[in-house]
Amino acid sequence: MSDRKIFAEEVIEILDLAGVKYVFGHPGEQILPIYEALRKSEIKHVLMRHEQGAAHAADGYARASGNFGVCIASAGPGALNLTMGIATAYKDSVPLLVITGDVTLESRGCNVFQEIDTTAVFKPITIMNSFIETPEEGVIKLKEALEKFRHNKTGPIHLSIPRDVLDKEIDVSKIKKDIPLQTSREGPYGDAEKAAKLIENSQKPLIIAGAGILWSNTVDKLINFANRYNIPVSTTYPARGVFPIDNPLYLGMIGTRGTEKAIYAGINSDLIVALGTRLSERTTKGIGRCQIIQVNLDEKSLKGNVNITGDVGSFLDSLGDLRVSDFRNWLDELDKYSTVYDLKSDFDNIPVKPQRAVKEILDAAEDSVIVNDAGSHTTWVTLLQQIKEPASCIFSGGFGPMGYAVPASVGVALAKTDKNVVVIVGDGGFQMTSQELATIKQLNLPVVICLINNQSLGIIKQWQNMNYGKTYEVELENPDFNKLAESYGIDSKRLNAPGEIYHMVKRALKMKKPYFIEVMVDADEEVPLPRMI
Ligand SMILES: Cc1ncc(C[n+]2csc(CCOP(=O)(O)OP(=O)(O)O)c2C)c(N)n1
Ligand SMILES: [Mg+2]
Repeated sequence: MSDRKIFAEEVIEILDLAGVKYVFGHPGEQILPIYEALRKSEIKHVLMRHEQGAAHAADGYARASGNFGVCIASAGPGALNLTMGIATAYKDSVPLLVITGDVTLESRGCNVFQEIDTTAVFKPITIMNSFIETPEEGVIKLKEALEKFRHNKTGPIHLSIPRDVLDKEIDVSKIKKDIPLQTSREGPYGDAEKAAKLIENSQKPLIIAGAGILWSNTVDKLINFANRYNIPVSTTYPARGVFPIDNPLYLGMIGTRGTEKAIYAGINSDLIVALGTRLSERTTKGIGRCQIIQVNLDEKSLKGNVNITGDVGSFLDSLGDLRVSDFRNWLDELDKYSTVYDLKSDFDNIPVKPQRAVKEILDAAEDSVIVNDAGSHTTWVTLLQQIKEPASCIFSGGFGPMGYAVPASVGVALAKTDKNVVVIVGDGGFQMTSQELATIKQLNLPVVICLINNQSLGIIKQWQNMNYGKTYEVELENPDFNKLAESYGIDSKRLNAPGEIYHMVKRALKMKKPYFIEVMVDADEEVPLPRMI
């Protein structure tokens, strides 16, 4: 029997074999062969209302599931609408497969309708990016992409495929054997022996756990390592949840918004073991001058005294049995400090203070996955939430686009079918991607959207007040959000008073369907400023 088929069908078959269950996208002429192949496959296509939504949904799916997400779009405008979502995934190393259609090979370079060099546009926001000229090349690149997600530094990978190439026949028997397959993650490369010696000689070590722990599936290894040697653990902002908060070694988040305990440890430790973190400028705000061992799959992010290129699990395995000091005194010293923020939230004022609103939502949504947007509400969530499980608070850490949460919640809800999903979003950010209410309703996802309405771009208003003593263009004259939600067929409620928010969120979560809650909050409340270290 001939092994011939259309390339688009082969793409979908490869994705199917790789375990892909959902593809998030929006169609257009140049990607139609992929849609036709999807129609015949077991993979479910989720029709988002905007390509930005497709990229954020695939990103949310990846963050919540630990697997790569897939988004697809058509040529030109469709592809470029993905840009925000690709950049968001890029900044946080989220594995995202991006497939876009393109104008035919024949017409390439003739400035035909919708032609734009998407690979050039996406180059700085992808870890691999190819224009595919033949089906055979396409299969190899696709398989390379899947291998990369499993074994290398993760991030968005983009394939731009002309429509006529998608439609071409391919003889798959010719290429299957040519694909180089890796069997394990790369590395570790670097002086693991030296790293081991540093840990053995340290009196005050501190682990900083980054999101690489999530992507390399090494949460258990991290916990075992810390427990075995009694080394305290802080996490970066995106890695919150990777270490149990009831473990006595847990210090909380380090960096700009770090806890007192984590920052004290960061400044006073003699050795930092940075695992799966790029040590961003926000994280290093919480550390002093000491030796640093840094482990990361991304060589470019390494800046420690001992640098290891590789994944955290292989590094921890490579250390063997260590003879470390007794860290009891160090842990006692740290115990004077707190892992929670000193923040009052039980105000009874009307209008409700935003911190009270956020606290009620978080208390009611204790066992749900929270999906957070960007703004002052994000800060309240950061300061008030205790994240108990890995990937139970999903947000766009390194890029912070407004409008992330609502579309991302679509992917999160599909990845975490055993959980409720609660979105916390501001009135500004909500209006950037509110059209995805239609997707949420169409799929009847159990997503409770909590809109914190301060009738302004709150955080920007705060910065303007602080820097200029005046505000400008930050007040929002909003639509009736309840009517908007209801026009999508989503039940909704507007709340004004403290006390009722908790009960309403609880009730909405029991309904197991989309629900929209708008909380009117005090527009003048400001978030505490980050620690200046
Ligand atoms: C796409 C995008 N545009 C602009 C910004 C800059 N920005 C960050 S937060 C914010 C205001 C957010 O307002 P809102 O969603 O109402 O949240 P609030 O601060 O009021 O809680 C702005 C304009 C951004 N992060 N992303
Ligand atoms: Mg606002």
